Amino acid sequence: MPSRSAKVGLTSGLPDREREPEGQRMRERMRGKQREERDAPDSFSFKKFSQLCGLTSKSPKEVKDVFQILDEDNSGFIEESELKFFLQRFVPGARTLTDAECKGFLSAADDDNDGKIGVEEFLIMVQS
Ligand SMILES: [Ca+2]
Ligand SMILES: [Ca+2]
Repeated sequence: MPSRSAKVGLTSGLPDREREPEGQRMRERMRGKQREERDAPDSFSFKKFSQLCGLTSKSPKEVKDVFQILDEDNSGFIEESELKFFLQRFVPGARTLTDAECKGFLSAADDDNDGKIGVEEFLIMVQS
């Protein structure tokens, strides 16, 4: 990073800190959150992933097409075993998700707690 822009950032940040301690605390919290995410580049975030591959801007029909690709056995649901290979459906040769990531993914999407992700749940997850 060029040292000039770093200096500008520092001096413009100082008066702010004196005038709005509350705002500064909030900014520090936000920075802390970003740091956490940077420190764990391998942990899977569906939100980030769907933004990255443009899922969030797809139409419901296109999202359903993606769902059908993920639902390899055509059961109408994405089961935990299919979630494991989620990344590989998008990126050939990608890693599999860990058990913890699958469970986290599942519990985030599974609104009716039947242990699998239906197409409606998938849609809600993508669009949330
Ligand atoms: Ca399935
Ligand atoms: Ca479900």
